[in-house]
Amino acid sequence: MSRTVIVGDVHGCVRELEDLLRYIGAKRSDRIVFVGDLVVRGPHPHEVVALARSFSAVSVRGNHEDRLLRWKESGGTMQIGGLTREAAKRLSSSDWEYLKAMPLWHDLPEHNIRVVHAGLVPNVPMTEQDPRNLLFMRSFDEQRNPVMVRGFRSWAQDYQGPEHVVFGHNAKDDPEIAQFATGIDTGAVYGGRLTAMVLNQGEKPPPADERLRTLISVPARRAYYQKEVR
Ligand SMILES: [Mn+2]
Repeated sequence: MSRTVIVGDVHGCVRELEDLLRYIGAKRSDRIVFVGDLVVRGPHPHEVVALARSFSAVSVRGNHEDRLLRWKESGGTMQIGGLTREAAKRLSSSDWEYLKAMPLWHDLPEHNIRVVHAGLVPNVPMTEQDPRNLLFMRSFDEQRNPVMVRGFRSWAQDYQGPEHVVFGHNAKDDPEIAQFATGIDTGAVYGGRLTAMVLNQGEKPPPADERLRTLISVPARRAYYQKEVR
């Protein structure tokens, strides 16, 4: 039976991605989906994208892919940071094609799951969501405006479905488990863990108090990047 494996933010950590897929026993027949930010900050952007391609995986677009694509579109004239430039240098033309094909969200109706990189504003149709929110948002502020920063109430706590949203971007020590959403960025590139949600064919995400049984993590081999303190 094929499974669905939704993988958190890899950020170029190909060793950890290999560790995770090996630990899970992922097969080419499994459906692998990424929450975006496959690249930048970690050491092996090309290898991560090549591995994703080899599994015919779908990845939604992360803010780092979005930045790379906008830089590429600008003909390399847009200002980008050193780490983004480093990743850009290492990507092959097939990698760039893969990045270009990344959608802003991806639905898995069999699991009643919607995958986005960062978040969404509840009760707004997907086609009307501001792409910046899908790529960057973390929280709502007191006026219930979507914001990029940490420290406010996570958007996921206010989200009521009906789809279960699996997202990344907001790196934490542990997965974020809300009633209708699961955050799986556990900061592999910062020396944390790489986490995936693994579901059997047709399986829906279990209730919050049982969710952990679907979440599998492997430890990072080391910290590749110092997390900025906010
Ligand atoms: Mn991100």
